[in-house]
Amino acid sequence: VEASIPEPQREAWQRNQITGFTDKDGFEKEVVRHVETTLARSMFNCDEIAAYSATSLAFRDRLVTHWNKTQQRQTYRDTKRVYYLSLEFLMGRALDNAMLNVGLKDIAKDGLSDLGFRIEDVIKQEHDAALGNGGLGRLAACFLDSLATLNFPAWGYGLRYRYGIFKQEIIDGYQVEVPDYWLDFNPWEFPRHDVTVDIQFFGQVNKKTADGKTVSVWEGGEIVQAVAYDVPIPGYDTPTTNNLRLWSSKASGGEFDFQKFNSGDYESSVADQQRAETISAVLYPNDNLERGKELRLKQQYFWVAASLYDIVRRFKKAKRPWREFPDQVAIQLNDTHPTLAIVELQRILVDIEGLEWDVAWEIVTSTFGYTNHTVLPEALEKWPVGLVQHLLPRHLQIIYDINLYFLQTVEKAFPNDRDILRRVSIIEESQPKMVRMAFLAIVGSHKVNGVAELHSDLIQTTIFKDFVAIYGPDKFTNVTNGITPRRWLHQANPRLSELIASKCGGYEFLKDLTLLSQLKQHVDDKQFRKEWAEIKYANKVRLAKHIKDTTGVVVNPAALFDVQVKRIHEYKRQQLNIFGVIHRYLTLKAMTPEERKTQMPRVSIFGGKAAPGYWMAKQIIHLINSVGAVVNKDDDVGDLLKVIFLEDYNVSKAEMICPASDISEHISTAGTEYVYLQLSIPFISTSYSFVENGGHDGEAVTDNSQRASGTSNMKFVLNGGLIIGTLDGANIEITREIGESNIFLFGNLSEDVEDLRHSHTYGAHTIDPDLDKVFDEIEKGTFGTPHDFSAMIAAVRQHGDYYLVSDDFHSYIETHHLVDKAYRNQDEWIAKCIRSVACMGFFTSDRCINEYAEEIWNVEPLVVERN
Ligand code: HBZ
Repeated sequence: VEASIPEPQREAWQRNQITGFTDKDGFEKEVVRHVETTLARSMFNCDEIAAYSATSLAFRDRLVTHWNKTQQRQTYRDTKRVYYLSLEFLMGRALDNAMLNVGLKDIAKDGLSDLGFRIEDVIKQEHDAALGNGGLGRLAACFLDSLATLNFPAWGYGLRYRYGIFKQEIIDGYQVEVPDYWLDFNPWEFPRHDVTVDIQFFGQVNKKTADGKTVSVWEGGEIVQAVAYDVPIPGYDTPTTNNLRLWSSKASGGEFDFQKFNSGDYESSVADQQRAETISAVLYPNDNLERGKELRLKQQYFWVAASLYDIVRRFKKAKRPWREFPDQVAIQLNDTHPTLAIVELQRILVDIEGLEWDVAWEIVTSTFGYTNHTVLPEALEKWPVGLVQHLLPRHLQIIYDINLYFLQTVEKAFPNDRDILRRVSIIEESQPKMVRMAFLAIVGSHKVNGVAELHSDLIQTTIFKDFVAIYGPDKFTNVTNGITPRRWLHQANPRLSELIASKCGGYEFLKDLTLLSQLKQHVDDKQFRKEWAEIKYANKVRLAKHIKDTTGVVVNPAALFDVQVKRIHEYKRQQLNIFGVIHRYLTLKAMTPEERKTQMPRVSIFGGKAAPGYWMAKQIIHLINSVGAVVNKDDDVGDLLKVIFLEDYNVSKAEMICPASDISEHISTAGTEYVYLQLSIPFISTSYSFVENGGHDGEAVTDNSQRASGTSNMKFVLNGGLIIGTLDGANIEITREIGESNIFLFGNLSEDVEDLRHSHTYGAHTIDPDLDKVFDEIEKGTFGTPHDFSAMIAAVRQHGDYYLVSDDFHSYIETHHLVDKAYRNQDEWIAKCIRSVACMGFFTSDRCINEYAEEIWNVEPLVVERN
């Protein structure tokens, strides 16, 4: 049945168009209506959660109108769309963002106040949408914001995990993981029970001949249903509202298998249903580690197959010839997690649509782009051939065919080079054989990009070097990461945003971040500096209150706030930071009370989750908490040093923490990529040799260092904080933009790392004497049972100090002295902060999206008219 309303009746629809509130009275009416009808409550039982729900529904209604219009216009214009495939979208909270992007937060604030609520308290009721681990997932979220803001026709596709990243509790100084059940009430998603796709797994491939043509038919196995859930993505100061479609898994054929049920096999009918639902049940909590679990591969195929079915269905509606597919569709692969999409599209075109292989392959490769985020060996995806064969038999055949044709062209181009075939083969001839997903992604895409200049140079000269020789350099490019200034400045730090607006000609800078450069003219304005400093102080007071409320520790907001918040990883070197804190503590203890009076007060703030199976990372958390327990109650040091571990670091906490930082730490070992890469090309598993340095679940790990980009450094600088860092990832480009005098760089350079490691292993490895004293103190039991921390110490003293903690220790401590000294001159410090912010224009994710659009996707914005 045609679902469209016939022409004569459409007038009634147009007459009754929903326009949405535009003023305070209209907003209040909507809130009351939602409280009383949607929630079936009243003013006698309306708590903050109800107020949050009703406010969200009021704003959601507004978004939906724009969302529908955006989609209608995009369909009508039949323009090229971008599809961003990411297994992670770390969205955080939606309400505040929606209010600001729509431009009605002030109205909501006044309206809520009339109704008896403080808007800040209402906003805080929302549970973070935490469908991601760290940088990669948050990048996807920033990109969605920029895509909508810049009016690009774009959809995100992801998985609707029932459990996002776990909630972290700290109990007796240890991390404890608690499930993150976030879907209790989520006003921001729309279930589309009518948009479902059947996804096949297992089974076998049979050859069939019809009309003289032999085709492969994938038959048997099991079917799981994918159900779409849509989330509106509002752009800032534009009616464009894009869509994020998340897939949820369900047993096909209703709740459970009635045949089994009726024949008395109740248990197994329920078990089947649960098995199907398991696919989208939980986000894998490892960042930068692939463990090769079957369920993970199932997640990947389930999501990729549902998304492609959806994309192809949309394309087919316009009845264009297949060769126009890449003119209508650009698909970006966020890391290798969605690489099966390449194989799936080839399968659809060849097996189902009946295209010739070469014609199909041309369409496929013109459609996809691949973003690499890491050269970490344990994060580079490889799947055992046997597992792929079992789960996706037809896909394995296609992968082999892709590889065959690819290797044939390589052989032609390099006739005398036998070894290159082995090196670039999509199939690694190991025991067991593995499918190298990064290679498949390169072969199946027309562009490959890294996420920082250093990183992109590196992948082209090392891990993907052979592919540069094969395809030429034009296939490879760089798009340095960025962040959305709407969330990371305007939302997180409204007062600073307002102050900046007052100097930069209004809020235009939120859409063109290079306008921040106007701040340079005001650096010497005393009043401006004073207001700047007051805002920083107020943000620190807010964080100090949170610290008091959550840990009971009172910190002095006038102290220097030193922050390191990010996933806990040995390569990110939180251990270097806490060893430095212990050194500071010992130094203070050794001083006379008179000497102490000359010292700069500090609050060392840590936060971040450890992957549940990453034992060493958990030890680091435990040490930080143990040091805090001793230092924070030591009257000798008092306000001069406090050590805080903030529980459950996530997006909404980051919004509070970034604006409150004076200095933040981005201190991963510099450029060690080179060392690993020499060892590992082409993926020799024998390089997995640093077991003692802390495996995940006892598995071997090699070099954890990768420094693709880092994005939190950008958030801190944008909020008027300075950074201490190594010459690594985007730190390098930040230094280029803000100038060397505004950043505290330290540590060995990447070119020295290889020699240093070599000397640890084969020479006499002398530990920095100050670090030795720190270790001695830990071993004396000053911070609790020494045995708890023996592996961390052994990693440096006995096991080659892979992360160069000792080599960089002296320089790290010295640089912190420089930080203390610089902070004493508050006037100059503030000037440095202002100058830095003025130079941050480059790091907006809008710049990234424009680069992707031009260089990779070839798409144009589509402006939607306002009501
Ligand atoms: O992606 C990060 C990089 O480490 C960081 O340098 C970069 O700035 C950021 C955005 O490009 N990578 C991740 O966050 N990676 C993951 O979280 C991850 C998660 C699951 C995996 C592999 C990696 O299986």
